[in-house]
Amino acid sequence: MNNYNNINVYKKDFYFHIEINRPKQLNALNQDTIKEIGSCLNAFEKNNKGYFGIIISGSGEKSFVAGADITEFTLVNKKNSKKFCQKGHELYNKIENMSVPVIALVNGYALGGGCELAMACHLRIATKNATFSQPEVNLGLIPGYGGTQRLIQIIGKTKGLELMLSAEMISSSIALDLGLVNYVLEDKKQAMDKVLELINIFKRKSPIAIKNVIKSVNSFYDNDVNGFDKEIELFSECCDTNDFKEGALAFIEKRCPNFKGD
Ligand code: CO8
Repeated sequence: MNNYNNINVYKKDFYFHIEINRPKQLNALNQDTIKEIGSCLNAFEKNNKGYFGIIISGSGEKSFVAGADITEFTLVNKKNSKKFCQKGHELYNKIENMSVPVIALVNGYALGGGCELAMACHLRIATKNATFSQPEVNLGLIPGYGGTQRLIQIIGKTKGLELMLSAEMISSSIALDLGLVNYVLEDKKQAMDKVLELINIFKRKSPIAIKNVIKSVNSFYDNDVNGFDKEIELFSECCDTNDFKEGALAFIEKRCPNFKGD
């Protein structure tokens, strides 16, 4: 299944895999790639039954995503720059609000918009050779795909500001210490095994509960919503599902639950 020029999409038994495929540009994100990832995710949400996770990775061994495609910066001016930013924001918000966990498999460079893409995902599994940076100040810019917000949400203001102000590139082991990534594995194959192990765990849970955990956690970062109220609303929504009945019954009958997502 692949009608795209810049990404490979693999529809597997129980998960989706989107591989950004611009190896000559170290998988830098041009506008077409941003559009393609967005339409692929829209298609997924229309027909997501039986899928329990989405993987986003970059092709090759050298890079996850080396940022926005800098060659397109010649097109950017004061007038259209907000649109460029908004397109990235729309995509990254969509990722953050997907109904199944989205996992970034990060090997090699995760720079600028690449680091921001990884941060929009729910989990980040890195390889030993992964490096992370928000280098925008080197280009006379600030992070423009949500980095000023998500980096401090994830690792806190102290270190987040240091990284954005210095443009320092950090290793995967430092990223792990800072809580920027969930795990660091030796290489891409082992990282993929870890990603699949996690999706296999999610597969055994109630899809509605998984979706509502994501929604409730995201509401913490929504200024217009009281997260505690949201939790009550989503908890109550879960109580109205067959999955909830099945979960309680399975516990009482001392067996594994068979969730159907309804
Ligand atoms: N965009 C376009 N092409 C790139 C990018 C990029 N971000 N990164 C690397 N490439 C290309 C190089 O130009 C080169 O192409 P060619 O072979 O045709 O010369 C090829 O990839 C290989 O790169 P290098 O030869 O430079 O490889 P090195 O191993 O020597 O260096 C680095 C790798 C360190 C990754 C280096 O390429 C680099 O510093 N790249 C730029 C990284 C960067 O600054 N990224 C942040 C961009 S800003 C951003 O992402 C902001 C997001 C919000 C934007 C809002 C929209 C307007």
